[in-house]
Amino acid sequence: GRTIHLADYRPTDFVLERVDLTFELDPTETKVEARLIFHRREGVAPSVPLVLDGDDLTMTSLLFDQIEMDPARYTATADSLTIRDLPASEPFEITITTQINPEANTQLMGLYRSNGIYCTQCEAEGFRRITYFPDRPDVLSVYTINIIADKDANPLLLSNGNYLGGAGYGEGKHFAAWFDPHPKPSYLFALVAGDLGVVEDTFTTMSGRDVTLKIYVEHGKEPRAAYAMDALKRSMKWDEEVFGREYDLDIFMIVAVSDFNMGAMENKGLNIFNDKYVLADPETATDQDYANIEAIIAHEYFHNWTGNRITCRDWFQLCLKEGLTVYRDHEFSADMRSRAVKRIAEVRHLRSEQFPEDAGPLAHPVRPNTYREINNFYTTTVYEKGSEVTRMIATILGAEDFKKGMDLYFERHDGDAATVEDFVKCFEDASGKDLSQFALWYSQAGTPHITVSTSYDANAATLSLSLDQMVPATPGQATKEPMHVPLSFALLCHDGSELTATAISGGTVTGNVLHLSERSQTFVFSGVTSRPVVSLNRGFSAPVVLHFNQSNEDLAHIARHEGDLFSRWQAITDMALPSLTAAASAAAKGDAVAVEPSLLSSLLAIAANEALEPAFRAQALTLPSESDIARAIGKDTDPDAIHAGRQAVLAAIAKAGEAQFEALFKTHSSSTAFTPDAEGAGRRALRNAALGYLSLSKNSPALASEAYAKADNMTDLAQALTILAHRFPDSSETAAALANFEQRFGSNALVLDKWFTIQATIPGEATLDRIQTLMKSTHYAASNPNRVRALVGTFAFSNPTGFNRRDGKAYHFFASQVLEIDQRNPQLAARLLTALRSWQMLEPNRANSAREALQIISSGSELSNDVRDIVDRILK
Ligand code: HT7
Ligand code: ZN
Repeated sequence: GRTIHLADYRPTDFVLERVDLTFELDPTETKVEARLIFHRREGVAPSVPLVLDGDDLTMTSLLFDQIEMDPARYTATADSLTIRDLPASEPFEITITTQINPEANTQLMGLYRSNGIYCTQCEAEGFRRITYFPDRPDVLSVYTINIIADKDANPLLLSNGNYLGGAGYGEGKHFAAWFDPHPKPSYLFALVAGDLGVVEDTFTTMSGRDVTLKIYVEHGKEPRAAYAMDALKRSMKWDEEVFGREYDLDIFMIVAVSDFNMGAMENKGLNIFNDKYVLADPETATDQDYANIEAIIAHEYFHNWTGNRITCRDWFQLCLKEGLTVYRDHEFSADMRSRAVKRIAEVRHLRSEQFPEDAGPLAHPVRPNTYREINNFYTTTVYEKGSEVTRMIATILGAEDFKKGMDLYFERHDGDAATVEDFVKCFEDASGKDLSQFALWYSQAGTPHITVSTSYDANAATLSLSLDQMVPATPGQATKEPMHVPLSFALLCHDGSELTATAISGGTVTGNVLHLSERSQTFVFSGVTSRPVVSLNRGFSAPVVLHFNQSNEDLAHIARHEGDLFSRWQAITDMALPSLTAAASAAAKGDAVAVEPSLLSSLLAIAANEALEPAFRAQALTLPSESDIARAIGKDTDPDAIHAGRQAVLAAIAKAGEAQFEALFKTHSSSTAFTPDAEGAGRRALRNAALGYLSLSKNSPALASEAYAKADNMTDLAQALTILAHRFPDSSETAAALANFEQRFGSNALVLDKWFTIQATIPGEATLDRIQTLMKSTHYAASNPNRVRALVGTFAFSNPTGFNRRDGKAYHFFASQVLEIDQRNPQLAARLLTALRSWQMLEPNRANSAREALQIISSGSELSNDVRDIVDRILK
């Protein structure tokens, strides 16, 4: 694959006016007839040919204005169709017939079959696997779709837009026609055919239009789509209330399929979902599953405006729809649930996924400048950092101007294929603020590091806050410009109240936001009559790493008094990390592990504080992860030492808080009826956190085993099983619970994914053997992405001691898996492979083994473009 550059963008030579597609569906020989009406763009020379994209296509016929085309006028290969001698200005019609094999489509891009259901995935470049087409997001057109298929096997024939009608079609076949009046790019095209059950509802929009809502799932699973339907209606309402956005077709459909490369897809009017993000009931779904479903249903629905009505000019602008839509779904979930707890979860995720990406060989700007394989740029940087960049715009502008900017964006660019510049310009125009330096967030990769120091002058009653910023070098970007970093802050007095001080020099402060814009800046505040405690980056207003050596007393003060709950949690984390890194080095040397007493007391005080919501207290009790600790150590990391150290700290907390954990476990066990809302989830999270500590202090599987037996919902059941398997892997209780789980849920693949995941994340060397055994189980299917991710994916991404076992055997196993999966599904293989992105941080022995495994992959004989791109960048 060649490299594509942002700087090379130019519009197409031909304008596509209309698209008419007819599908004659067949499992192995589907016929696709595409009637395309084009005209040459003004100013394009008559000698310029029409070049259409294809991928692995077979053309069976080509007509020009309904007449068979002279073969001398075109060249068709599997990957492109070039047509010459076309009219200089008047419109013309091309009719292309291709034949494709949905059954053999294991890549899950284009038209494929999943469990007997025909479905499509066209983003980013899947449409060209269906027919030859100008397959790029800036080609917007109006589509009419005809679907012909066997009636018994496919009573359901769906596509985008509004249903036009249907009828019998002889020989046991029938057809349906759909029309989508909204011009759209090919990546938003969708088709579904098959036999599915449906849940139906309606939504009345703010202007009073009735919209039919349908969620299609496998027969018998309809009751499990109720929560998704509820989430959809809440999303529609929220987008009207918060962003003023109304839905624009008569029908909105969601189809759940079991083989899907990602979470879901926002095709116009016909979203297609990984069934994992649709199906839920208390018996089979955890609280996390419910939260994910709510967020993803919302995300895909919100794309209707941010992505579909306003799409991207080219794939470099991917964050324009993804970063913005993640921001919107984050805000939605924050409004539906606890804002603080949601923010903590977002920041944990950003730090554990995006920060490593930004600090390693795969680092790239939120808007990349080049790519070899666009599928590899659906990254946490584009999505989550992209969302944080949008959030910073909101912080800099304030709620009112941010809203004005969004409104202007919708008004100015509705129907456009837009760019990041267009987006930023709307906020500049709406607020009168200059965002040119801020825009570096889109073009400079790497997480900024900010070093902070304070000095207090009692005589002058001033506080000086000195900040230095440094953006690390990243691939292709050796030097960086200073960024505009909006840091929300508070000065906390002795009694915990907030001090209002005046910034007298050093830089811009608006409200409670300090605008760092130079490499080095000292802000001076006057009227500070006693030394305050500085709480910086409240609510995680900027996605940066702070280096701020605050004393444990100051951190404890923040943990006790901050009005911003996120910052209270952050203070606990900042207290815990030094203990955890020290514990890792003590463990490596075989020394005893000491835990800072102020950490213990702050943590236990928060856990006991009945005035705080349980979900927040559970977050406080969840220490930084092993990968968080590895990142804090930074280099030469030893996953075994980190694990041992962290376990020792957990044991110390468990011992110090035993009485309290017993009380918490009891109080929150009182059986109230299960509700999947945030409040119920919070109670379960706190109780299960307590159960984890109690199991540690008692060093016995008895409690977890009892909790497993009593559990009346999947959250409690899976938590109990996790404690058993992770802390007591060899106990008879664990074996019994695992067997029970398998037997109870043996026919539900999505639930068994939890069983795979829990076992794949058992710490220690022995897990590799377990994985290899589980892969032989009848429940495993190497062709299903959810199964692969649950077993191999979680092992590689979330089992530091198992995956990084000293002898390097897990890396070699992983390499062979990547190569095998690559044969079938390159996108899945490439994503798995990113689990090795931080290999250079490991101690030398493990790093060497990891490099060997990467070299084995690199020397694979038939590597896909997807895996080739990732392995080359990781090894560079
Ligand atoms: N916009 C969707 C991205 C997506 C995707 C991309 C590449 C290959 C397969 C895919 N499935 C879905 C999902 C979203 O962000 O909403
Ligand atoms: Zn998206």
